[in-house]
Amino acid sequence: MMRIAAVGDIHLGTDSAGTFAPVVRGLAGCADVLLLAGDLTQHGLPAEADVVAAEVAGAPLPVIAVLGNHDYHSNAESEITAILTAAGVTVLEGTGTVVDVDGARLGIAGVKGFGGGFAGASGSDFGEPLMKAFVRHTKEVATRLRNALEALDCDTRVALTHYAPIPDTLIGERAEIYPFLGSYHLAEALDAGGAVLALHGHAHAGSERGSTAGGVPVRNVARPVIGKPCALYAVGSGAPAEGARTPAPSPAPAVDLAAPTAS
Ligand SMILES: [Mn+2]
Repeated sequence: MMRIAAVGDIHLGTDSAGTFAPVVRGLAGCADVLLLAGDLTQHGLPAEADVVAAEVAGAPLPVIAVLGNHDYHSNAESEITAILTAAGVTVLEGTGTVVDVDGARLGIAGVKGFGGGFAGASGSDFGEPLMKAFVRHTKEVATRLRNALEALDCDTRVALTHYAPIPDTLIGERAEIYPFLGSYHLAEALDAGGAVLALHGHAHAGSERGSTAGGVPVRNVARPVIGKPCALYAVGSGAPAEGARTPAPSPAPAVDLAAPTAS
């Protein structure tokens, strides 16, 4: 069993020093990896990324992140990636990484993702150049996610995005803005790429739990949604099945564990 701590949309600002480090330190012994689902900063400023870096530096577990739209706001995403990387964070964008957990290989593929909408209410690759560019960008990042998942040499595949792959975890948001919160192309990538769990953020007023058409559990870990410093999930062989009291057959589905007590 591999234990995944996850949170998105921590939105640290230059006045946030000291607010997230206790959460990270508190994960020692509680989780095997910490996944950050984007929107780590407020306005995408390198000075804000410096704060994030300081909060996670020296983390007692591997920290893996994708960026969110806020982290792109100041056109400094490359610098933010470099700042986080220097602090030991693995920043994914159409890429993957494998973490050894007691001899088992946990693979994480990540991409920021993008909008576009969901089946029956989505943008299409048609019309003006800007609309075509919007939808083509979504398709491209979804393809990159699928490729990154398939390229992982691991036992268990998990996907990390900022934007949502399904509408179920957006419930609570206004339906009118769903096309700006995610895309069904991401869900197709999850199903094709063999993910056993998908984590995203972005939808602060959404819902925590859902699944793709192919049955991949999806969790919205935006901090306002989970209502705690971070969520904790178990995947892989030996993970208890959702709602079951007996061990599930391997490969087991992802299940939610109790939240760590970090403040
Ligand atoms: Mn966002």
